[in-house]
Amino acid sequence: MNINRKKFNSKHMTILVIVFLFFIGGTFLGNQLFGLSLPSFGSTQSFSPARVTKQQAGDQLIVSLLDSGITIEMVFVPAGKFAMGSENEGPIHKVYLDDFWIDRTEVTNAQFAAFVEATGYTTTAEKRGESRVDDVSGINNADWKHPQGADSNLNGLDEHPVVHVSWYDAAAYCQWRDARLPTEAEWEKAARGVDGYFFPWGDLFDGGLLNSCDKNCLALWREFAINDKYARTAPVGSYPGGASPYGALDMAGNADEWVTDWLDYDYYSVSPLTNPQGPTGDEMPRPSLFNHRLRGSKVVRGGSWRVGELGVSTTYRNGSYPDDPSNELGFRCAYTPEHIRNGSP
Ligand SMILES: [Ca+2]
Ligand SMILES: [Ca+2]
Repeated sequence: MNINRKKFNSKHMTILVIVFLFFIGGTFLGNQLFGLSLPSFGSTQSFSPARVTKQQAGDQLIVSLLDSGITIEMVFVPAGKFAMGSENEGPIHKVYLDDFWIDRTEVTNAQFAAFVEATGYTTTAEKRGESRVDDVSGINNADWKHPQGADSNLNGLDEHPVVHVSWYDAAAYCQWRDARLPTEAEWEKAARGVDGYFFPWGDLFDGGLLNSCDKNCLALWREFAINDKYARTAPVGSYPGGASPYGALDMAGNADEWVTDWLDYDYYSVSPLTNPQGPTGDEMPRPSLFNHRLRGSKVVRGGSWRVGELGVSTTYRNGSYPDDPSNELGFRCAYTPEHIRNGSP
């Protein structure tokens, strides 16, 4: 006699049906509200693992955000080794990375607004009621919708990079797209390619190819010989001549960019040489003479509109506390093809 079968009566069946319907309904609602399914891809690219294996460096992927009319361009970075680091950020070491895609530009205000509209997400700065503006902390009501504080707004800024996003806000947006923040190694490879470029376009600085602290910038160290036309952020993709070898834009300047990794200035000497993910363990970088001040920081890359030549190189490493947003700091997302995620060749 099977006791379990005896106990499995019509009441249990009713509960099972309810659970099943709840699961189906929840999945449907989840997809509708949060876009948790795979991103839907535009008509210019069909997407399948087989298709991805044929991608070439710099190929473009169009991602449509569900029901928002917003599209996102991603560029392809093929698997292989590249030299990471520089004389200042060392040791220089060869790193192998799998195939990945990365957003062509920083995430824009319009793209972030689609995420907030779909999910009702509230950013760290909004919860706190203040953020950092032009490196002054505690500016009341500064947040992504009010980049200079309470009296400012997003008029004319739809295509500018979203700023005042914490690392957590950035990670949540990317997750909504079934994407993620790039690792520090992915960011650097996407920015400099395999020829060790010191800037996305080559080895020599050119103030006409990026939005940095030019003559319009309000900081004391502004560079009067450069006119990039913007005092703070510029619309993403404003400097096509500054593209990286894979076609990624604004990898130097405009918004500084969050990446996945915790900051540890000693990490390059111990990091794995294949798909490094940043320091692990207690999620705190090991203290050293140089990184003590930034203990507990996430790496930020590329420099912002508020820094000059030295801060916008493809190798320069800086950090910020993950819950410390500012009007300099934005991000872009990365995406790993599904067959790679599943561990297939
Ligand atoms: Ca500028
Ligand atoms: Ca940037």
